[in-house]
Amino acid sequence: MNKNYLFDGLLAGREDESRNLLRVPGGVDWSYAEIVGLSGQLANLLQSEGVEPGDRVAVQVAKSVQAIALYLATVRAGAVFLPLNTAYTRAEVDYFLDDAEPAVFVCDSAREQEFADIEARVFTLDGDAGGSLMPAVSALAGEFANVERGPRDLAAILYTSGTTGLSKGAMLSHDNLLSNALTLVDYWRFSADDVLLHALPIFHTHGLFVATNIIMICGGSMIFLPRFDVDALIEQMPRATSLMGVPTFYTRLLADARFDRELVAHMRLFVSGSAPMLAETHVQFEAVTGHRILERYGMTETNMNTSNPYDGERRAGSVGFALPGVEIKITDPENGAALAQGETGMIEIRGPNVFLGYWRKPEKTALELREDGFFISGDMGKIDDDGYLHILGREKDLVISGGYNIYPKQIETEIDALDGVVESAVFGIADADLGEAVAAAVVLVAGARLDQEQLLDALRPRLARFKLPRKLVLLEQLPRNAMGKVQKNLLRERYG
Ligand code: MCA
Ligand code: AMP
Repeated sequence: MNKNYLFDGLLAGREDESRNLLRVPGGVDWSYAEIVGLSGQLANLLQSEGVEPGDRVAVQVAKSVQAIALYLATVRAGAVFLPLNTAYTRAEVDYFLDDAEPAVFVCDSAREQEFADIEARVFTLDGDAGGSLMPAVSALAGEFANVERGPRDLAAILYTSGTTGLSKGAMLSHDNLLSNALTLVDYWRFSADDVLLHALPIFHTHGLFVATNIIMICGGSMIFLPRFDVDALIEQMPRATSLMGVPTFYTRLLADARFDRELVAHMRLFVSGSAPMLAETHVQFEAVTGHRILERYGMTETNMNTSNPYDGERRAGSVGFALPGVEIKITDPENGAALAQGETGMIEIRGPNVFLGYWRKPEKTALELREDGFFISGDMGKIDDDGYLHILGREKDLVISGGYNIYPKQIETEIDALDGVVESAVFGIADADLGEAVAAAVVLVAGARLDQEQLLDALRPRLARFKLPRKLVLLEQLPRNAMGKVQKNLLRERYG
């Protein structure tokens, strides 16, 4: 059989095909053999639809076992997996479809009509496996001769916004994904005995690549929950060994009296990332459970960069050490010169985890990816005396809400385009549940009679709901400094 670098790497260590890969509470269990078989059927379908190596397969579907099989199928067919947040509106999805020009688009059947006019071949897949995709593969063979792919071939494109407000597709190679997952299996001591409680969405790096790739490599299994729900997590926790989550998972669990030492007795590891975790969450978690959360730092463009140690001190407020094979340096954001240990500057990253560049945007790639291979993260930080990395802020204008990245520029562009609006400024405010929440200050045209609700209503068809401002204030003018730049720090202080 042809060598397919990522697929072979993910499933090579599997000793017993009859083991369960996915357990779906209230549903059926799926063995490795069954999922691989379904991925073979799906790969046969993609090929019969004319999907060629390098073609994009865009997917905006609810979390399901079938969606995982579709990811594997796309890789096996030599194509490029392009997952999209289910919350994105038609207007948002249009941008990705225009930019990536996928050959196939899979969406929820409730939205089939909305996408009837697009160029790609459309299939539908619902959270309960309904829709046109599964019937289309039911008669197809599970055997599939994988398309040959090497380490530098593209495996996935994940869109991430920029400070310009326009999303850029981060091109991830087979080796980017495989090398990082192999490193993490080792670093976090994952084995076939692991049962990962999977409650993250599968359209981002965290839930798709970190969680799923690790488990496939180690031959473990996942309890596959459709979404984060405290009750479901508490019910399943005694059967699991590990959990990966954003800080909101941990603050919500801690707020529940049922979450205690006894409940987590079977657990080996709690990982947090995607957003800064408060040191107090770390401390409180240890007091309640006896476990220290292992915090790590990653990005869509780089997968995982650093991690607190498995053995050794997991330091609150720190994201730990560079992973094996990954280099981290702190530089002067003005000129890129390396700074001394202890000084605060731009975090730059180099290693096999670092992406190939932005899809069809070489000029953006050149701005962020240096010729020597270092990626300029946009995160500010320092390395302390013991070598631990601390993230101390962001140079990029970004709000991270419940682990979702929200780029103010995109929201400002949408608000500014509304009739009756002169300009706006979007900024993050502290939120006990989500870490940060989106706030907007809006200046209206003199005499315009728009209120907050009308503004939000006008934004709804344009923006995913998680991006809608939770707080919206109407101002006469925006605060500006002498250079004319909007002072978001003042807005944050005043309205945070
Ligand atoms: C849902 N809503 C949100 C968010 N999530 N609003 C702001 N920020 C959010 N994160 C809104 C919905 O639109 C809805 O609004 C209302 O909240 C309730 O929706 P529901 O689905 O019930 O929300 P939830 O269950 O409370 O979800 C919160 C959550 C979820 C569990 C924190 O957002 C989540 O699973 N986040 C994880 C994100 C993630 O995987 N990030 C990794 C990407 P309305 O009422 O108006 O309809 S970062 C990454 O991959 C990098 C590489 C890394 O380092 O890991
Ligand atoms: P994304 O664009 O979704 O890949 O998000 C990546 C960004 O999330 C990083 O550049 C950081 O700003 C942030 N991030 C990820 N993990 C952490 C963490 N453990 N602590 C603080 N910020 C984090």
